Amino acid sequence: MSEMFKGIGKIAYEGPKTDNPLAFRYYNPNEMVNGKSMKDHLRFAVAYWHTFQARGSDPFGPGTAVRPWDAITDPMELALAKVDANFEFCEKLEIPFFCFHDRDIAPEATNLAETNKRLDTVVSAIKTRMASSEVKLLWGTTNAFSNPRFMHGASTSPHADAFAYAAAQVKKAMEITMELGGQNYVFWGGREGYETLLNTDMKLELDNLARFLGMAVSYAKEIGFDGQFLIEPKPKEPTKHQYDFDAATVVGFLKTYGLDKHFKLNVEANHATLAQHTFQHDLAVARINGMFGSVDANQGDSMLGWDTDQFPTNLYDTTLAMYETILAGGFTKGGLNFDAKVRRGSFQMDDMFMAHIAGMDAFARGYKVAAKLIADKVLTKFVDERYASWHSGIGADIRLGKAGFRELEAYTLRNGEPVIRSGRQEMLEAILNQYITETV
Ligand code: XLS
Ligand code: NI
Ligand code: NI
Repeated sequence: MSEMFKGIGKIAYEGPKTDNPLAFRYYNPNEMVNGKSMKDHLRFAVAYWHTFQARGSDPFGPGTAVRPWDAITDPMELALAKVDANFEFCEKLEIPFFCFHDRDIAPEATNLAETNKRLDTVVSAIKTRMASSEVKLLWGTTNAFSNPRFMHGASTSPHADAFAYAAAQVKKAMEITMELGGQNYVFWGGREGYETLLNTDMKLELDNLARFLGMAVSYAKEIGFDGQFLIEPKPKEPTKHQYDFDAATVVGFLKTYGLDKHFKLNVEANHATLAQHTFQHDLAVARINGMFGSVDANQGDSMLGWDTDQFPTNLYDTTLAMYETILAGGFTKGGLNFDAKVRRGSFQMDDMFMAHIAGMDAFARGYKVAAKLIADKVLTKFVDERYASWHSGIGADIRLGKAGFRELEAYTLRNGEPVIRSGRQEMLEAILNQYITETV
């Protein structure tokens, strides 16, 4: 196969002082930190849909992207060329994983059987490339939101036939994810939500969503798929109200339907901020519920109210995201998937490389800052001291269930006014600044 990204070689680590935009300043894949390489800590992945499918179109104009595959018109030839592009891109950037929707890797045909045949053709091409490459599949998923048949939702459609179609699609997507050694399978709720309650049976739709996920759990068991199931919360877009609103909503939903043992979360930065949370908040909710799974690494724009899917370059966010990741024990099956697209004005082919480099450097640096914050115990020590009253005396009694309202009234009558201490927010923010500026 011929080279796709001509003129761009393997991206090297050149250190923080380099002025080469096609080099890493902070991401040194083989550097060992806490007994593991940075490549293994961060587990970066390329998102097929943005990097090989998106063309920079917006509601006001068509795509602007210039790509090496632009001259190819036959849809299957194009799909196969993108397989080559994916492996070359990941290898040049030392990105160990990629992620896809079924419809990203193979275009839909006129019926399901033909569509599945197309998928098989592309899957076998991917397998061939995998045999001589270290690049692996982080996760697969289904696109059950673009085709008009899913205009009212897939597993939450009012039409049982649409539910059935989506089930058939997930069955196949799960099979190919397994065939390609995918480590996770993602459920992002596409159009699973509603526009207006005037036409919606919310209870039935939620029950059906749970039924659908239950069927996925059974089928995975049946075929022996041991990848991690992940749910990706998002509060809105495309529907006005998405059922998987945020991490906390998904945790509650899974528990309500007894599905919590089978799923973890894929937390996306821009989805958390759309839900009016910080990225760190949703990661923390996942962590404290034992559901920290994987991350869709991107960032939004605080002035725009939609999923702008920008490449993550904000060091505060990457640092605090890595802080939560380390506290969660690091990635096991999950990783950092760049669910991010270059801006419409960044239309050149080399912009895709620069964008991934920018994101990888931001997370590599964030990881190191977070690792140092944790090693030095600066924040954890403060937090531990702040909650010290829960480890002895009345606090311990409350935790052990030894005190109720009666005892607490008696205690307070004896104890008088509580002694309250400063939360020291500004001091802690200054420490965070210091670590971000000074850790290399
Ligand atoms: C859309 C989602 C989507 C999922 C995969 O907002 O982020 O890209 O990650 O279906
Ligand atoms: Ni996503
Ligand atoms: Ni998104």
